[in-house]
Amino acid sequence: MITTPATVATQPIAGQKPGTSGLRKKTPVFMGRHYLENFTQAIFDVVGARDQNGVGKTFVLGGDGRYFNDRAAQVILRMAAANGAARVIVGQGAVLSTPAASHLIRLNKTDGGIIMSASHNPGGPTEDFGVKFNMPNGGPAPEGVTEAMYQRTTEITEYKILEAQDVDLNTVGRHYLGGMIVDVVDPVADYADLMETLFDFPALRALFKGGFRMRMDSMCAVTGPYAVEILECRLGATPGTVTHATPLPDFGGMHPDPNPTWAHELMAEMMGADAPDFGAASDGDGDRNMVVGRGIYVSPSDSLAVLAANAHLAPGYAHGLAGVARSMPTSAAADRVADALGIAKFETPTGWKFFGNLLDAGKVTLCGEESFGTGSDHVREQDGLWAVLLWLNILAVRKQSVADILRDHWLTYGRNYYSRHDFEAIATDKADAMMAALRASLPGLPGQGIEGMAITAADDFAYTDPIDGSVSTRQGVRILFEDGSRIVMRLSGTGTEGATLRVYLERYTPGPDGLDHDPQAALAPVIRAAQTLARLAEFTGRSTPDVVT
Ligand code: VG1
Ligand code: CO
Repeated sequence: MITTPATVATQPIAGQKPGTSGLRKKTPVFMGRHYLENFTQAIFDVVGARDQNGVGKTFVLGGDGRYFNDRAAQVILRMAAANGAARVIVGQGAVLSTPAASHLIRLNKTDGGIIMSASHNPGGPTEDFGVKFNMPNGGPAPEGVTEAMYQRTTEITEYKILEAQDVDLNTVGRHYLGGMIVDVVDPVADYADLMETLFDFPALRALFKGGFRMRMDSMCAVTGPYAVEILECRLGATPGTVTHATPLPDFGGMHPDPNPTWAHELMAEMMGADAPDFGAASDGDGDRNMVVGRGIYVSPSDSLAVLAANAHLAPGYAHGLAGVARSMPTSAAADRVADALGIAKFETPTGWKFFGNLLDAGKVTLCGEESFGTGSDHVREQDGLWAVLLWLNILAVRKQSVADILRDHWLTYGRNYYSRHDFEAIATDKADAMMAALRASLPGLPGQGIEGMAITAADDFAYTDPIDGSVSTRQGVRILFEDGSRIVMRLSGTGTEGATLRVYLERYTPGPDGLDHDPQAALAPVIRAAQTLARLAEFTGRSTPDVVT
């Protein structure tokens, strides 16, 4: 094998700024001259491929298998070798789900990892690609680190790359690239073993043996092999339980975002006659999940609350929870559980990188977001299959349907009616102008009334990390009402086309009456208030959301 280290002259490329979860761009942009190389070099320049004694570091590398994943992996490996890394652990076929990558980083006590994914964004030659760096704790790089990477991309003049042939990433075992070790590993085994330590697999096997039926829609994305191994092979679910189980470079044209709009096949089955007992879907990189009962959809904010209230029923959490954290736009349903359990609760900005410090410090055990993301301290990422297995463990112990468990929950804690409305591909200047006007109006809002509700507070969410004191500002506009209702508005940090406006709507009903309304009907006045206060139609010409979750 020819292995000559080369230094290639380059120049900065504008816009290589990581968003909510890594750098995401259209695939042709990522495949453009020097684009991937510049960003990868910026990663190594910031985190270092060698330690301060000059000893090469060890990294994990994998992706969700989307188009360009395999080519990008070869480039990143050549650059890791040229920059002096000692060893890279790669999932077979350059594939790793995001939670499995997080686990491998921790299990092997490595110096971090690179994950190639644009997560829930569609994949393919004209769709999206992404790259993000995770720290030695297994969690996404915090803002300070991603900002340093971005700064580096603005001043880069050269990158290092080995001139070498491709490494055989399809064969498990040890390979070499220049002086660097490339260990190709089974992407599923270690992750599946970790799940066995957390959940009562014998009880789950008994559940399936007793005729419990499930549908898992992997949406032609990365969780297929993981779900087949765990659900069908280890737990004995009927073969075929997992659908769309083969990961495809373009996700078979599916949009691997596990919500009622994009996982419509699963929704139709779960709402139909002869629906299975339990349904679930996961996203492109396997870190998010939607769970559905027979005839009932579980909103992600409710899912987090139910998991928090029942986690002790699974062996891995039998000792109880240290605390629960949720992102700010997520409903307060989990807070009510934390209060009832007498445990700590935290409210962070959107994005999993904000949970890492709380998890590392042992302040929280469970975390979640309204965007179908839930996870625990077993890794440092949200984890789709983990959430599915925790639900299954709870169902196995409580021997009730999903619908009964949800109704019980609302009777105990009241119901936080909740919905998110997404307005996609708005012209960026229009979205920015709308948000600027909304921000400017905030000081005058408290004391005003709208739709029969009194506004008590309005601000732009800022967060001070309780562990390291770092401050993150402008994390979303909040408008709070006297009756506990709430509107949150922010622009997405993962989109690649124009701006996506996210409007988060919440209204609390204590019960026991009024717990069974349709969320859109229960939230109607809050929805109207949000559109009026933001002057949505005036600025964007829109009033009907593209996606409702
Ligand atoms: C979205 C979600 C956010 C999630 C992020 C990454 O971000 O709202 O809760 O953490 O995606 O998830 P944004 O900035 O577009 O609202 V994933 O599964 O794409 O890694
Ligand atoms: Co994801």
